[in-house]
Amino acid sequence: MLQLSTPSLRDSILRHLTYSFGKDPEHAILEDWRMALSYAVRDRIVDAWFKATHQTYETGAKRVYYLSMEFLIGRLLEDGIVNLELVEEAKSALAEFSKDYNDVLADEPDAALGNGGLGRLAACFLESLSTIGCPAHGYGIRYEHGLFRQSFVGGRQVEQPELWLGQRHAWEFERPEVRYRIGFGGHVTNHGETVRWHPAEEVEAEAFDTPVVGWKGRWANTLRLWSGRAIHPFDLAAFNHGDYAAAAAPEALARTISRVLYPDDTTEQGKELRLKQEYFLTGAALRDILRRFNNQFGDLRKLPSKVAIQLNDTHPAIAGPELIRILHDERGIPFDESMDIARNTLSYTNHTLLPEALESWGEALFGRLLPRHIQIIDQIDNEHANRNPSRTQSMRADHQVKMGQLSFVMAHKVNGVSALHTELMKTTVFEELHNLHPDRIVNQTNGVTPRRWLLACNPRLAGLITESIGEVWVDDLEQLEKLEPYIEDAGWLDRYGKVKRDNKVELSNWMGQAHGFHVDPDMIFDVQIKRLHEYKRQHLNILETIAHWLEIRDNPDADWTPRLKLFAGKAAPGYFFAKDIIRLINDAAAVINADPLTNKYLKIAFLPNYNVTLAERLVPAADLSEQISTAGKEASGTGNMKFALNGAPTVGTLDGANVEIRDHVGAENFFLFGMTAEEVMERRMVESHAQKAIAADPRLARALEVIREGRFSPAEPERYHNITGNLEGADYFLVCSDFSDYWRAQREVDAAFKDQQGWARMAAFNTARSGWFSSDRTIRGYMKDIWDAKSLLD
Ligand code: 26Q
Repeated sequence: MLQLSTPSLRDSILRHLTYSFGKDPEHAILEDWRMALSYAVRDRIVDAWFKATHQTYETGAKRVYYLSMEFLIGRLLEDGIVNLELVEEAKSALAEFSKDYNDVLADEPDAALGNGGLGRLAACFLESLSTIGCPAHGYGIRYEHGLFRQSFVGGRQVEQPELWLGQRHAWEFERPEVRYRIGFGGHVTNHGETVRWHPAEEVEAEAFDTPVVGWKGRWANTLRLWSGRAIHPFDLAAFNHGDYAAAAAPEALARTISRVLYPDDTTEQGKELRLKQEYFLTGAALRDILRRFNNQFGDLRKLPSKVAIQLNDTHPAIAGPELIRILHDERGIPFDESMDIARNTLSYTNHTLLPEALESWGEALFGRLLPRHIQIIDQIDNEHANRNPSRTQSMRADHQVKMGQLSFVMAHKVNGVSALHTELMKTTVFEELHNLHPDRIVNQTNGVTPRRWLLACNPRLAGLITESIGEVWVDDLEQLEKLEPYIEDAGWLDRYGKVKRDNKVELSNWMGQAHGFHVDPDMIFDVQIKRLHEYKRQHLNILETIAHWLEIRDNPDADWTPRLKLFAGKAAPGYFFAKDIIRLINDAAAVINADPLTNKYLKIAFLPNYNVTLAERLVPAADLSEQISTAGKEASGTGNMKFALNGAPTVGTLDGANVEIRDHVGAENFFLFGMTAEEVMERRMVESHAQKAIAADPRLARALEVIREGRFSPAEPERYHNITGNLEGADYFLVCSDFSDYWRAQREVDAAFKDQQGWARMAAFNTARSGWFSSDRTIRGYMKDIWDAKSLLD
């Protein structure tokens, strides 16, 4: 391998500025500096990347492929700098040119190629796979527009297109030589044993590669994203006839396939383009995987021993039938054997049990777009029924294709994302399949990468930890438990408290500058940041806030604990109830923040355009983490882990990974409230449960009443009757039934926060005991229990 010597970062920046971007330091704009620094860092990542690739080939190691419709990677420059331990060098190199490190980092657009938790998990997994040194590729779609930008007009969410590629992007390598034709529609022919699909329409998938570097640059894997292009990009005949629009039409049409990320984080039933995107990703990824396998190993019967393909939810579930189609139709392997090879290669992660979020497609649409695949699915279903005569539920009932059941049957392992969620999978949606295949469902509780979610985003806390126990924690997060003895040292605990306080000052200053919102950093920073959903119950939070406001007004001179309620999150554009909740929070904020009687004790802010970068600002400065979903509904949560790690105790229900967080940090360091998943199911059966809860709690009744009367929408008093009517009626997510206990927990928070030392202890125990929630631990679990894959660094 060619060896080049590594120039200093300073020299490398200057070289790139000059020769890659054609600027001298006098004329360079901020974006030029950002690009030059990115290329200087990227050069070093590429060195690690080549080394890893060669080692993988040479050892013939098994490879992991993570197929996901979403990779919510955020900014990459700081990630690279931190993992290569170049922070100080980068700062001083830029300072030499009178450039501020943070300004340069802030110039990078946030790549929002995902909706929320599922996409961010995929991004954390890629980083952990590289840190661990497990040979892996992520496969996704190179959306031209990621998740929409959110702003508020009159308190209402307005969506604007996001254009992450509008500025120069430093991290991808276009691979024009890596292209596959992906077909749609058409018909199927049978010649004796040979079945062939003849698509009516084809687009080309072109690869773009982004290297993902792990801790200390020991390893780098690839994120390969597919972009749609036309096979015959330009219709010259049409052009020559003077029809210029028609001439460009094939290209425009082909590109729509990778144009935009679907902004709904629960299944939006039946959109043709979405199904096309799913097959586009999966078809291209499988061809690429098989080409690589074929070059290196050849014998397809050995596929499961050299390839593990993980399906991130059912979105790439077409991988099962597609792999069978290739093995059987194209390579002539018998159907049942093809099915076994495919199953032994594939595994599936479930991220939700919400019935409305379980993906299913109408057979008419599905059969029109993928006529051969629907035949194969029927054959899979028959084969599965024959092998399991007691089976009653088909994946092909009600003229639908049920992607969850298809994924289950075509996977050798199916995993949930927290202990509770995995148990619920066994007793609800997958009960029958679990009884037929009792060894298939396994748990892999989610995790987050400590490089981004502690070392990079919270340098003050990371510094204190490293000074105390050394830097071992960065890739062995459970070492954080070595902090426990320090917690008993009053001097150390003071420093821990000061880190949080400094982070809060920094956030306050930023909110003042960026949003003209001024807050006292000594308030409790109480934070709920996540997608808007009824099951996540942002409306429970605002109801409690309103009730608290009314109580302060009744007695404004009492010894209230000052609190800032911070919200951020996007609502799916078509989810009108969620959008109403946003508007209610903004309307309530306007009234309550302007109340001179209460505003030294209570303030509300809803920060617009929540994204990874905003999370990186908020998490280090939070005092309290709101994880208040209806028990049984949040599969895991991962924000909950980021907050605990950064020293924000949780106020939360026994839902998802909250259960395990509480087990780890200790019940005394967690503010528990609400019904359990079992109690939730029972309570739903109780007639008028909401009315009963309202009658029993005058605070709740009064909060609902002021909303209903239009206190926050005087120009339009009925504005929130949809919300109040829902809560006073069916209240499916049991906001009313959990209100009183939530109130109680919040008052315990108030009391606990008054004892600043006691609070710091609680926060520090959260940090010291959150090491288990590293995505490194999660990935090692997948490698051992699901993929049978090995690290090449151990
Ligand atoms: C499907 C079909 C069509 C259009 C959109 C979708 C779609 C897109 C995104 C469906 C679901 C999602 C995202 C789901 C998600 O983010 N789930 C979250 O996954 C996290 C990681 O496991 C968990 O921590 C969260 O609890 C879970 O809600």
